[in-house]
Amino acid sequence: MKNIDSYTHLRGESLFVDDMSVTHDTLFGLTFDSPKAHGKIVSVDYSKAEQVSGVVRIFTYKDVPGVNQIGGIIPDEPLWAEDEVHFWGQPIAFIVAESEVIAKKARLLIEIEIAELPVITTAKEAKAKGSFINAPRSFEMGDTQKSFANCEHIFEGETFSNGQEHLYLETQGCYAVPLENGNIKITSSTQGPTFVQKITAQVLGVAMHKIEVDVIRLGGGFGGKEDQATPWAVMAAVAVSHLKKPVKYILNRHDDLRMTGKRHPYESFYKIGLDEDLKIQAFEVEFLQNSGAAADLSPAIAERTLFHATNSYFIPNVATTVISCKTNLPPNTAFRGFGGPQGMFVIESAIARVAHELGIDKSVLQEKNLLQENDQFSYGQIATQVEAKNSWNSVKQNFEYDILKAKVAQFNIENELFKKGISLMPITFGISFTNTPMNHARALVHIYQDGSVGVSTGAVEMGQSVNTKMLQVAAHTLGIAPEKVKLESTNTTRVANTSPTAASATADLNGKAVQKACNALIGRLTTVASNMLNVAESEIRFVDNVVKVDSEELTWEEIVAQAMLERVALTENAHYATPIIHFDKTKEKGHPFAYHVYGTALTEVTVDCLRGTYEIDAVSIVHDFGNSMNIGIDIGQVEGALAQGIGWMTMEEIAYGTDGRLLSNALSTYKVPDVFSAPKKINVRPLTTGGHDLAILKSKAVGEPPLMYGIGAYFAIQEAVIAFNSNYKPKFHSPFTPEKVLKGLYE
Ligand code: MTE
Ligand code: LUZ
Ligand code: MOS
Repeated sequence: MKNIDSYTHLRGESLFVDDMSVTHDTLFGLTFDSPKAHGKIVSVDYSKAEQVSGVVRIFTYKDVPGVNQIGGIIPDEPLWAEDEVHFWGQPIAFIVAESEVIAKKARLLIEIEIAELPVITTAKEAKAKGSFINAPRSFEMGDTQKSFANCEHIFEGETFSNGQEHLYLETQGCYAVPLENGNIKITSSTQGPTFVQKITAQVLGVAMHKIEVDVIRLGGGFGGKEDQATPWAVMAAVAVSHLKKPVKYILNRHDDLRMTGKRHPYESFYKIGLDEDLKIQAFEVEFLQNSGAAADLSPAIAERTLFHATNSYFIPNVATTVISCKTNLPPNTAFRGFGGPQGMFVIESAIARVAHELGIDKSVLQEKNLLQENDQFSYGQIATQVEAKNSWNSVKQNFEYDILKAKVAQFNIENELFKKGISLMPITFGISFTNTPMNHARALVHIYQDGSVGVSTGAVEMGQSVNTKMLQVAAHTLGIAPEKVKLESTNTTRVANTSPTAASATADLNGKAVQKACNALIGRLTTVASNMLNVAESEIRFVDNVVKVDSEELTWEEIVAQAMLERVALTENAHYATPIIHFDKTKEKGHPFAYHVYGTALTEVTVDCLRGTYEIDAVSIVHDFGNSMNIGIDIGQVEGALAQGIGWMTMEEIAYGTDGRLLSNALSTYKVPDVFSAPKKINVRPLTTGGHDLAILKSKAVGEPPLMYGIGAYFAIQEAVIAFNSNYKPKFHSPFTPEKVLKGLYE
């Protein structure tokens, strides 16, 4: 089935916040943000800005009716700075004017004096100065100390992975409208409508029921709108509460790049030990997470780094620690993979280092240590339905790894100025919010009296096609044609207390709720139909818009019409909470994930050894979709995530000055993958598996896991560099930009 948005997307008719019709009295917002990364605010003079004709009012923390606080996990982030600023781009005031142009003009006239304080931009510096977000977290299994004493090979090293800009096509934004009695309706481009509602209520000092949040769809979120869509909506709502007029605020690209957080850069220190059979026996890591100036989602992201620190390998003795380091950067936030990729880059780097030192193929080490059935993760969960070896073997067979390897070796003998490299990248990713209480969802399903169906869930459509999947679940469970089902916007008055659309778990959680609601409706309609046909309920099946028993047939519409006459409820609200999962943070042990997703990628690159540039020739993937309910959508997710992962590992280079200013502050200085840098060939093959009962219709979550296939590109490029320059000492400092490649080639 096609993505239900494809037609309107293609024609440019799909609605986003900025496309909404606004009323004639709508005002426009703009943020005045800090021009320094750290300091005391000595004075701010708004007088010239206020005099600009068309400026209605400038709001600051003094105008907050409730509390000036937007922190989700830790209350450490003001909506607007009070007497200190902690990052370049931190919101200080909100200009509301008759147009955006007027607001921009006024912004230039605000005069601010800041007494600068020392600026920290790296996690290492923060650690040295004792600047932390919260206490460190550690996962332990076995005894690494003891194990190292018996290891044949031990290596220690350091890795760095940089941040990443989300670059959703649609920038952050919202439209807030006053209703009667001080109620406010906010249309927001957010992954977390309930979070926007809750924080708006808190900042305004009103009850949550006074705030309605509606989400049509997002032009991409990628985690960047899980937490960080909130401040803009809250600012607009504060303005609405004072002015009683609608306020629209869409960030322009430069403001969005400067003011919002990104993927967390990590500096990590590892120690790895192997026995004489090359089995990894012990692994220790200290992860330094560059969290930025406030917690945001950093503690949860740090936690997921620990969950994925051993990727899809079994290591009996593990000791990992993550430290969330407070720096003077915009608070870093969720980004596809949520700390998992940062963890997995370190173990892959450690394995590559060992392989290089011992002069053996990295893939030999990887293969020897792959996770097997009933192996234990460091957090206590036992791995079941493990597909690590299956996907690994399947890639090697289907894409003729051994032949390719020989071909690459031959190519490298025959060519002096071009070298090829290949790399295998296995992945595993745990599905569920690591914070167990967040794993729930609800769905509200109406069957209208003409037989058409409206479905509301807590899921936010952000390009991942979750609405198409929800529609499929409803149509499938009700036994009706997809055309009879409509997906409504995501709205806090129809589905309340939602978890954000995140953790790749949205289709599972909301889909199970839709399924439950539809099953309840079918139960009631079964009674109606059995009475109409005078047969037992067990004879009734809803298939293809009809119920057919022997030669008698009732249409869906006839049954619904009869149900109306019999006053049967045609609406159902269902709640789903993932069973089985649990986690004890005092012991750091439990069973946090409903299941794991597996897969393996084979990446092939060619490096131009004169220029340091490279091309990704092909990426061949065998991925565990379970029993995919929509293979077109799912392959699209793999391809998109792969491109994003390759971008993170190769060319996307976030740069801040030592003064904390974002240097890669435009698309001319921040390079993202385009069609020319995408792999020339992407082959995606589904692994044949039974799926998992906790996955919706046995179709496994797919949103984030494939991003980590992109890590393979780093190591494939490294292989090519080594083929050219045997003096090159492997470095684990991503992204592997052409500049770094060139240096490596001539080191
Ligand atoms: N795909 C598109 N097109 N746009 C997005 O913003 N976000 C990703 C992924 N795929 C995203 C996407 C992220 S970060 C997550 S967590 C999942 O989609 C969320 O959706 P799901 O839970 O329905 O998989
Ligand atoms: N968000 C979150 C996430 O709050 N908890 C998670 O475990 C998670 N995992 C992936 C992406 N977002
Ligand atoms: Mo995705 S990082 O869970 O929004």
